Amino acid sequence: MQAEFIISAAWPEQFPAEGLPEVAFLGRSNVGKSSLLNNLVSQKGLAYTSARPGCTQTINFYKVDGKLHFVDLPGYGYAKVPKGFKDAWRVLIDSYLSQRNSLELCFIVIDARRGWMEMDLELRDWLEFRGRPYEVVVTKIDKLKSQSERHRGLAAFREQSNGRMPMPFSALTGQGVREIWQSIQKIRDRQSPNPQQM
Ligand SMILES: Nc1nc2c(ncn2[C@@H]2O[C@H](COP(=O)(O)OP(=O)(O)OP(=O)(O)O)[C@@H](O)[C@H]2O)c(=O)[nH]1
Ligand SMILES: [Mg+2]
Repeated sequence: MQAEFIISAAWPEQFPAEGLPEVAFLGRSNVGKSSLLNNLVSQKGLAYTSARPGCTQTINFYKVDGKLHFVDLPGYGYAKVPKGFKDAWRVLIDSYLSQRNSLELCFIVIDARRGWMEMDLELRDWLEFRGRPYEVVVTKIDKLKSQSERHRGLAAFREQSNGRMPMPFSALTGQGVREIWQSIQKIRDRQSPNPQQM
């Protein structure tokens, strides 16, 4: 697996040329979007991560195996961001999600301990309305210590996932990487007449 940084876009004009199928990571600030991306490509320091919310502030594009783009977005719901900034982010994210033809799959990333929050549900409804394919990743699953806690948590997530099976993930243990790659692989298979060659 070979992943490389392409560009950090603060404006839509900086988005790279359309072409390769794109997978976007969306969710609340500090939920673990960048950590998920790094884990999927086994490159810890590729996307910046931080214990401080609001770490990713631009839309960052990465090329994976020369075959697809991973797109790391700024998180929403970070209260300390000044309002003017928030509006700019919203415009940037909205323009990406509404106009990007290459966008093939979105991951809504949710914190296992918090459940669906209002802005997650808004995002889900928005993606549904626009007909954007999405999957749900429940991250920081390692924070739920007992098996029964994990089961209960995932069942609750499922209710709001509109028929999807939420995928548990942990950046600490690597749990869930295979299942998440399988959902990405479906796109790659669609792109290639001969998936064996990918
Ligand atoms: N225990 C645990 N911690 C995690 C996990 N994933 C991420 N973290 C931690 O959560 C914090 C935030 O991770 P990031 O990947 O930077 O989160 P983000 O969603 O990209 O945040 P923004 O860019 O601010 O929107 C960091 O301290 C990570 O180490 C996980 O699966 N388990
Ligand atoms: Mg981030």
